[in-house]
Amino acid sequence: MEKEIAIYIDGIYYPKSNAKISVYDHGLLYGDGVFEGIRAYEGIVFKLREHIERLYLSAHAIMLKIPLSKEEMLKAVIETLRKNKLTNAYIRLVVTRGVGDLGLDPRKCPKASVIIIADSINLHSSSAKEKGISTMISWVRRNTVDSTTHEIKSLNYLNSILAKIEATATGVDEAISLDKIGCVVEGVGENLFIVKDGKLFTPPSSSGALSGITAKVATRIARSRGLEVFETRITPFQLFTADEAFFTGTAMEMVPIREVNSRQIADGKPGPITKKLMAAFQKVIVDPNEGVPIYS
Ligand code: PXG
Repeated sequence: MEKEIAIYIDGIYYPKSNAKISVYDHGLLYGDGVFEGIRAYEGIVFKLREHIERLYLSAHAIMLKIPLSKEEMLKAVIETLRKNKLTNAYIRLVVTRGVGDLGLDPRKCPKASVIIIADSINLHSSSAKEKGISTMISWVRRNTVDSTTHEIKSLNYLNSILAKIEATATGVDEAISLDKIGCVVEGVGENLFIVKDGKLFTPPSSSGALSGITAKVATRIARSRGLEVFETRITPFQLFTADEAFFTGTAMEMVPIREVNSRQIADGKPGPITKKLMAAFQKVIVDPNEGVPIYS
């Protein structure tokens, strides 16, 4: 029998089948918590410090005290990967408000819970990267910055899940959300870029998008190649008529968008700039200087 993965919950490792939290945990009852999705490539945890930094910023925004220092959190992530003997992995870091009562009041939750899941990843077929994916703009608006904004990587993802359900029901690969004024913001768990006349554009986090770590890397790669990158609102028209479009995210990495609401993007094939950035990205993710080694 295959050995079960060991999951970290508040400093103790449990086999997957026995890794459980209380039904009184406010993460479950109210989506009250924060998370990160992180990847390790060839023994290097890509941008681990940046993910931990963002986790603490999300926690700060919801006034959640994480019971570990950032350095302790980093060590716990590395230890969990070692315990599971992983070199390539997907890591889910979750901090919930912890156990409380059946009321909303977070003061009833004396201690936050830290969960670290490090699992192997099934690399999806490369056809999405080679051919691009189909998308649709969803009726589900991105939550605004004065509500449960995706700037905070909280456990409140119903907004993204509803958009994903719609994409699936419609028969396309992914959904794109709009902000309140009708400009495109991002995918359900991916940032969005378009290319027009050799320049890159991506919506700002002030439109309710997560400040993506992959997006930052993609921006850096583009700028290092002399391409200009602008953070600006993008209208549906600008997306429909872009020369190229792509998503960035930890899970998806970089994926070309070939279609939006049945409208082909340019000739419907991944564009030259997207392909160049994707190739450069594949080199960056295995660069030891871009992350934290698991075994050293
Ligand atoms: N936007 C949102 C709303 C996200 O949740 C991204 C963009 C991309 O950010 P990074 O930092 O990963 O480049 C995310 C990130 C998954 C999964 O499929 C990934 C995310 C969220 C939920 C699920 O594992 N992430």
